[in-house]
Amino acid sequence: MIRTHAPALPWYEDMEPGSGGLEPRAWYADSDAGRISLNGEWRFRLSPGAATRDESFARPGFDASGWATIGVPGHWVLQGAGGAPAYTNVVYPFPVDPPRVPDANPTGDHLRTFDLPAGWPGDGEVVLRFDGVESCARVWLNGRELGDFKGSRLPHEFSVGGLLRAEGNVLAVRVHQWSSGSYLEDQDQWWLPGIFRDVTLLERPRGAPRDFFVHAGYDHRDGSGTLRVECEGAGGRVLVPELGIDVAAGEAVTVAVEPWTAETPRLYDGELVTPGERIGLRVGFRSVVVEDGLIRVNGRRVLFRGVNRHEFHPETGRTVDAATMRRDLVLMKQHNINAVRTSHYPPHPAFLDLCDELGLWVIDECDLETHGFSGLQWHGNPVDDERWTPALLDRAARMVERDKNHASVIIWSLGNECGTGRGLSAMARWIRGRDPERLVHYEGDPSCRDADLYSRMYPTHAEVELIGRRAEEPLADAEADARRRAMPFLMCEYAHAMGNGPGGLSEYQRLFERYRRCQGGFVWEWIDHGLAHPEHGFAYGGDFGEELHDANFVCDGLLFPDRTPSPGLTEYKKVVEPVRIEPVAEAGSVRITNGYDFANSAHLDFEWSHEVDGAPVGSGALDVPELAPGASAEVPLPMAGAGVWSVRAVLARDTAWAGRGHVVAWGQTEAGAPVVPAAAVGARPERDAGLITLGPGVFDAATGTPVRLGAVPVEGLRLDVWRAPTDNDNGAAWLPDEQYGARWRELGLHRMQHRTDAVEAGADGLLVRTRVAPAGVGPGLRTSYRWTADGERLGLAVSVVPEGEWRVPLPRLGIRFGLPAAYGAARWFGGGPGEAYPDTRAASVLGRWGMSVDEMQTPYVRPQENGARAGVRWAELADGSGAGVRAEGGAPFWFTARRWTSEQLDAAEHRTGLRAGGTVWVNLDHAVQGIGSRSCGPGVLPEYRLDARAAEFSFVFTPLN
Ligand code: IPT
Repeated sequence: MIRTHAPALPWYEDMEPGSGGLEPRAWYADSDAGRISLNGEWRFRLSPGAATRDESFARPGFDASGWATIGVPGHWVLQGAGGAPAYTNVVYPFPVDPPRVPDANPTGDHLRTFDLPAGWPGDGEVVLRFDGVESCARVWLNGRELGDFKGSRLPHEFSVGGLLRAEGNVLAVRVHQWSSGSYLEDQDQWWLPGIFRDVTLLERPRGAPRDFFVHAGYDHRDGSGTLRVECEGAGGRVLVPELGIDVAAGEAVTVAVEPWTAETPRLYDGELVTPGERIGLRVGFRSVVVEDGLIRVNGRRVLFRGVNRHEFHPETGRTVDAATMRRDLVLMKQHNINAVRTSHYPPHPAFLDLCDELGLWVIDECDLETHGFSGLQWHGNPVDDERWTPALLDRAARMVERDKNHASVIIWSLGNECGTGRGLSAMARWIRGRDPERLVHYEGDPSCRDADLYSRMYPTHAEVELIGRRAEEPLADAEADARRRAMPFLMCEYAHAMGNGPGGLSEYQRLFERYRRCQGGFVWEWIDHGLAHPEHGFAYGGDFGEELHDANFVCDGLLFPDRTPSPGLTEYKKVVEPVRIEPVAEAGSVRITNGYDFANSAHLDFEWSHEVDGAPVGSGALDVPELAPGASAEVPLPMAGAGVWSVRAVLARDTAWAGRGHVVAWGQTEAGAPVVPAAAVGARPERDAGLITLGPGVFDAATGTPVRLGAVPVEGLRLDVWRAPTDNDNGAAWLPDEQYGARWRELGLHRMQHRTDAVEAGADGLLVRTRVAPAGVGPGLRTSYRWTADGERLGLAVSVVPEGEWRVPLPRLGIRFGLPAAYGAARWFGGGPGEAYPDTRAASVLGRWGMSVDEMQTPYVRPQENGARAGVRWAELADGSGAGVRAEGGAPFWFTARRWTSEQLDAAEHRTGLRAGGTVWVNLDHAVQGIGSRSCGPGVLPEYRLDARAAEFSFVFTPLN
């Protein structure tokens, strides 16, 4: 169908979705019809504006030999072809005057010549497909204009058969960075123009279907599946040999099947055979409904352990290759994640094939966000302006038609953060009419008028609890309220994974377990969008000189940009583990609960191990009866005795995403009384030439600070309360409470002064009295250090008493000191191997760990507090020969070591700004402040807040040699 444009505006500024293209249809990879990829090297020319009338480049014979070359798929701003990436979260990077865009509208002309293989085109039609072009394109083939389109992350096809020649075909594509479509694509991500997904020529043989729709429902009451494949534009047969199915297209057939679930992604290979084309099908039988106020798949309530996934690669932006897509999904499966929301646009279509195969529940979200209108009180919002409705419906149709044949897709999402409006209702109506077999999601409208479920982002735990009890604040409209109150609940976004964090995951999970209405959520988000940068390592907003930007808010993922898991992902894996292993301490046994929704425990082996002070004492297989979903059993541990007992659930067989032995879930319990170090007492201090010697410690007599422990120089040992504020400490700009970073600085916690009031050497040791406080204010911390020794070991007892009024929690409370750089090898018995904080410590494994100080750092893209190890009983820092220092805690402590100070960490804006100096700085903390999720959500829960109050803590130091 050919649409025309309103004459007043150029095509890229009018509200039309496009012209000249074909109706959308399903995407599929498995077909015997020919196809030719037009990916590869193209010629490229960048112009600063869109106004150019010069279309001569599209004519055959145009000499583009002087042009640059560019890789397709790709973004020109990431290929050194001119321009630069730009990041904004909510604000549009151009004046908001819809549908107009600025004169400065970078325009990329792309040109590619190609020959056809022998026999091409055959007896039929040929279609040219673009899987993704940001933000719009106008297309010519052999000098003939095919049309234009908007809708960046959606497919667009043109019929081209009659225009093709055997040799020297010229495909010309003009791409503008900005178009009216940009108003509909205000997602929180980099603005990255270009032909960023595949370009393909597809043969459409005579007798091939125009489109097909696989309906494969499952009836849990009798275990039957019903298959019906609608086939448009051709007759055909549907074959599923394994099920003995051989029926005409359009005909329904019911047989006994194994259902598809994310846990058991059972696919049946089949074929749609039409006169012109054979299409491979992978059929998964499943049904999704809302019933009794719950989302039920195959009759059962499901719990979403989800993530929001943007398409991202640090070098190629939103051009994501097949191996990377698979890598994402394998990492998700390995970390117990069972659901993906394709925030905030349909992903590369091949991604959904992989979701079908590996097993993930998918919320497929339309390419739609108009968040920037929130700053205008939503005035002019396109989703509430009928003139935009054709564009919205076009987007809905392109998503649904493209992705309708995937078992994994169970929910369609209208888009993200668009406020409310009639256009959304029109989309929902259309989607329901076309595909009544899936649910509709939209978060942005509190009335839920267009949705089948109640979805929220970043609510507090307290609010989730209310919702769980169906006791949330009512809507003003009683009818809408009743309707919403009867709906199932999920969080399409929660637990903002920006920088260090998110904290508070376990507490959400307990609510999902307690309230059936709370069907889980999707952590924001999967991966940090840090772009590889020669100077900064990974760049974020502002690093490309953007006029408006939102800094490192674009780095808020569970993976670092290079796809190494962050501690947040390790924590999430533990928190959402589908098997719970809980010690029953008195009984010397464990309670094992199957938390899967569908799978029994037959795919798991269980094993136990026993360690004393981190050293292995015994291990073996644990006999656990096969557990149905929801079932649990108490299993005795095979031996008794003090120490740490661990039980692990591991894969019994290789899977597509992890090998046999992969740990799915674990639990630990500690038996016997914790070991506390014996007091170091008895030695007397000796004074000599400005120094005091006490056992292995040597002190500066004037200040009372230690200068040496045995042979090891010690620098600057003192009370420390400062940490380099995390993104969560700083909090979101729009959430004024609990912006602790700013409040700490205001108080001066980053510039505490230490005043020595007394250095008292007595018969039983050395007492140093001090007061620690920032300039300009009254409150302070009265701090004393009591040193004792037994000749070999040096004891330190610290007492802290706050004076004055403390209105903010402390970042940390403990001591810090410096050791020479050579002491860079750490060993400890306590939580590990990775970092942990009070509300992010579920995944911390109690054991004996060893690694270099360098390996103890967590490489957050924007440097900030990181690397603490939880529940540490003793820690050692040694040089290559094993000489160094050992510290034992009077009680478990937090252990951090780094080659820079907290002040240097705080000052750095990128990892590359951190330089190792001559000192290893060690923090031994009695307590630390929790992390929370305040960078975009709830802050630190009260139980994890470190309020200033009187405290005493102690360590025993031993020189190692
Ligand atoms: C929410 C957005 O949906 C998401 O795209 C992202 O920006 C996220 O926040 C934060 O990183 S919107 C937020 C203002 C609640």
